Amino acid sequence: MAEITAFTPDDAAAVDHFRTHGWVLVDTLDDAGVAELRSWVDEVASWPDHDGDWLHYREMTDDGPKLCRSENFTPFHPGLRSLLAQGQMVDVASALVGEQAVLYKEKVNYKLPGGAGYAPHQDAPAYPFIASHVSCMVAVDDATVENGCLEVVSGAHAEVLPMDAGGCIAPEVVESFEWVAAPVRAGQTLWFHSRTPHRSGPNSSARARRALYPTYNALAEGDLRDDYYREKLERFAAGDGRADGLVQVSLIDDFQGRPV
Ligand SMILES: O=C(O)CCC(=O)C(=O)O
Repeated sequence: MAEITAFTPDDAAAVDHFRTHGWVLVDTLDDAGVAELRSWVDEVASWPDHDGDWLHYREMTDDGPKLCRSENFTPFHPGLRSLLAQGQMVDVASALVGEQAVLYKEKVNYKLPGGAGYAPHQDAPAYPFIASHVSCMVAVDDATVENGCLEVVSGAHAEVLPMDAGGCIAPEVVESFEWVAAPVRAGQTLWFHSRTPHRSGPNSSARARRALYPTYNALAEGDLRDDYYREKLERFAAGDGRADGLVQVSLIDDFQGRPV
C-alpha cells in the first residue's frame, strides 16, 4: 500500500490520493507518541463499566470474555481529547473533508487475541445524521494481516452501495470487488472516506491489535458529538439487539463478535 508520510494539511498530493482512492496512509506519532498513546488506551480500558458516561463493549472469545470497544472517552481523558479533538488530526480531517471539521465520535477497537472481525461495510449508513464526514484508524499496535488489519477497496467511494438487511455491503457487490489488505504500523493513521468499503478479519495472533477510530464531520453541519451519543444510546435502548444475535456495537451489523 502506498504511503504518504509527514502529511500536512496543505499537502495537495495526499489530499488528491484520498480523493482518488478513498484512503490515504500517513505518519502521525513517533515512538514516544506511540508509547504515550498505549498508556492512554490502557487507562481507558481500565475504567469501570458504570462509573461514567463512557461506553465499554465486550465479546466472547475462545479464551473467555474480552473488551472489544470503548467509546465516548474524550470528555474524560485530556490526552486523548487533545490528540483527537484538536491540532493536527482536526487539521488533516478538515483538509480531507474540504472545510473545517470537528470531532463527531471516537472509539477504540481493541481486537484482543481471538477478537472478531468486521463484515464488509461503508461507514456512511452507520452515521445517518451527518452528510459530510471522514474517519480514520490510528494504529495503537501494528495492524497486520494475521491480527486483523483493515482491508479496503480503492476508488469505490462514489456512492452508498446496495446493502444486506444489517446495513453491510450486499454479498454480490462484496464479491465483485478487489480487496486490498491495509497493514498499518503503530503511530500511522489510515484515513478513509465515509463510503470507502472496508472489512477486517479476526485477530488470530497472540497479541492485541488496538486502534483508535475518530470520525469527523463538517463543522458547518454543527458540533453534533453529544447528539450522536444521545441518539445512539436511545436507539440501543429502544431496540431488541441484532437479529443475528451478535454483539451490537454500531447502528449497522458490521461487528462479528459473539455475545458474552
Ligand atoms: O477495527 C476493525 O478491524 C474494523 C473496524 C470497523 O470497520 C468499524 O469499527 O467500523
